[in-house]
Order: sequence, then structure tokens, then C-alpha cells
Amino acid sequence: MASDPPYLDTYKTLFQGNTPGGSKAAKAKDNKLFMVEECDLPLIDLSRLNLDRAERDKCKRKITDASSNWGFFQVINHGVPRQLLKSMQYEQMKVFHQPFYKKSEENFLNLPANSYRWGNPAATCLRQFSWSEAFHIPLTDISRMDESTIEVFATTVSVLAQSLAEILAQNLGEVDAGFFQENCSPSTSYLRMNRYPPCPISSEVFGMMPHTDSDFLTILYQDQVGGLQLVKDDRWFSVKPNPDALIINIGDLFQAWSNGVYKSVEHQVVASEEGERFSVAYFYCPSYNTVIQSYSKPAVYRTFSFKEYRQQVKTDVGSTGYKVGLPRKTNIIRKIQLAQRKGQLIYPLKTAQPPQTKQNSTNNPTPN
Ligand SMILES: O=C(O)CCC(=O)C(=O)O
Repeated sequence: MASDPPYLDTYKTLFQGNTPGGSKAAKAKDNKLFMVEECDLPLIDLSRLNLDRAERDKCKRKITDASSNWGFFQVINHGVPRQLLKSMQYEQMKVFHQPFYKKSEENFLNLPANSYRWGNPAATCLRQFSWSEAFHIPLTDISRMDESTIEVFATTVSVLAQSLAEILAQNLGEVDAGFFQENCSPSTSYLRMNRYPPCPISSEVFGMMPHTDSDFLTILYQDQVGGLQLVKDDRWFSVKPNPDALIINIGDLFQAWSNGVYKSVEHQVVASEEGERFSVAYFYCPSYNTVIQSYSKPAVYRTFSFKEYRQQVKTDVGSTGYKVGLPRKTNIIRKIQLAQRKGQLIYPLKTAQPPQTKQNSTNNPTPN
């Protein structure tokens, strides 16, 4: 059966025995293992930041509490007009609905090579595969696209990202108020437009594999289809879409910087047989040379530069198939390598149990 992008044809070996109607897929269809509970993600009304001091402080407290307890929250009255969100989705559909040969052409929308990504050429098993396609765009390149909606969206959410980051930093007593302005200019961040095409073997693969984000924080807008799941108290929960809300999640850099006060939690997207899904993520990142240093002592994580971190993620994914991320204990890495040599799959991150939806998942090859 043809799919667009051509996952089944291109990754034939990977999908052998798992093709639509194949025994495994049929069996998995019968069980309801992939149904997980919905969570009540904290919902924060940012318009309260414009009220008196007491209200403002209450709102900030909700943001910092959610970042510590969940690592994830939703915001409404966030300053990104509804119409802009709608136009963004429309633009995204227009881009993704171009034929595959066009999207994979060099220079498509004037974007640099490697902006368009789909599947995972390094995958050695289905659990390392993401049934999705994406445009991963450095903000420096966004103006080349000649798509004003996408550019306006990126500029608008970058303002929101900076103010949330400043609230989170202030709460830690961070005195260098100019840190984010200095190190995270809009041009150091990334926009990632995602499409999750209908997947005929949805019980066998992820839409996007479990991962944490390698940034300070991420702002996500998802359509109404659903499929995003996150880890809370060692269990997976799904997030109910809210058309008015943006989803905010803490990334690895804030976890390290805050010495573990704010949590960068794993999330994934389940694949679906019915219909396509769209989302857009803004990754708030610093410049490569920015040094990430824990604000308090003793530090759980050693000081590192963003460049070093990105390179380490790349090296880990290349050598183990996993993004090891922050918990860099040698025994974790050895365990992964050993399991790999034995052809086993293990779930490497420190807090999470294997997702209930898919057993023994793997980590994320995406670069975020
Ligand atoms: O599509 C989603 O809901 C999540 C996307 C995501 O996690 C990512 O782009 O890193």
C-alpha cells in the first residue's frame, strides 16, 4: 500500500512482517493497550499577568509550580491571536500537501538542505521509527521561505518564550535579568512544523518517539486530533487538545540550569490510522556558545555549552540509538550498549517506565 512519504517502500526491511493486515498489527488492533488516560494539564490564564501585583504573582507561581511538578502546562490568553494560529495551520497544510518529490527537493521553499525530515534512516527496529514528516527550520532561515504567516507566528511566539523564560528564571532568584535577551535571540531558536500522516500500522510505530527537548522551553500548538502523550509520575497520559491553548514544556537546558527544579519530561506522539495530524513547535534555544551552568550548588549537572550538548546528543544517538540526554551516568550508557549488542530494547531514561501504549520504546532521533 502506498504512503506519502513512502515509508513502507523505503523502509521495507524494517516493516517486514508488520505490514497492514500482517499478523502483529492485526493482533495489536484487538487489544486496547494503547489507550491511556487523559491528564488534566495545568491551564494558566496569562492575561492575569496584566493585573495587580497579587494576581501577577499568583499567575507566576502557577507557571513555576507547573514547571516543577509537570514540566508541561497550557496557556490561554497568550498573546498569539486565534486567527494567526488558524492561518499557521492553513499554511502548514499547504506546505505538507505538496507532493513528496517536491518537499524533498533541495531548495524547496528556499530552505537549506536537511530542513525536510521524515522517517528515520538510522532506525534498526520499528520502535526507533517515527511515522511523521517535519520541516525543521532555524529562525535565521525563516524569512527565506517567503511565507509571512510562518514568520509572524515565529516572531510572536518568540516574545512569549522570552517572557516565560524570564518568569522561570526570576523565580530562581536569577539576578542576570538580561541572560535570555543576550543568549537567546530569536535567530538562535527553531521552528518545527510536524505532520503525522495516517498510519496503517499505528499499533507498531510511534508518530514521534519518546523524547525530551534539548532547549530551554518549547511552545507547541496542536490541532484537535490529539495524540500527544507525556510522562507524569512514571505513567503516560494523553493531552486533550484545546483550540485556545498553547502547550509549554520545559526542555533539558532549563532542567540543568535550574538544578533539577524544573522538569524536562518525556513526551511522544502516538500514530493513528485515521486522518492526519498537524502540530508546530517553537524551540527556545540559546546560541551555540552559551554556557549552561546550574544556578545553585551542589550542582547535579556539570557546566556545559549548548554546542557541547547538541554534539553529545548526536554522538549518543549515533552510537546507542538513544538520546541519553541529561542523566549521563556511565552505567546507563553501558546498559544501553549491552542491550543493543544483545538485540534487546530497553527504556533508558531515569524517570519513565515503558509507555503503556507501546512496550519497550526507544529514544528519539530527532534533533530537538
Ligand atoms: O506533535 C506534537 O504534539 C509534539 C511534537 C514534538 O514533540 C516535537 O516536535 O518535538
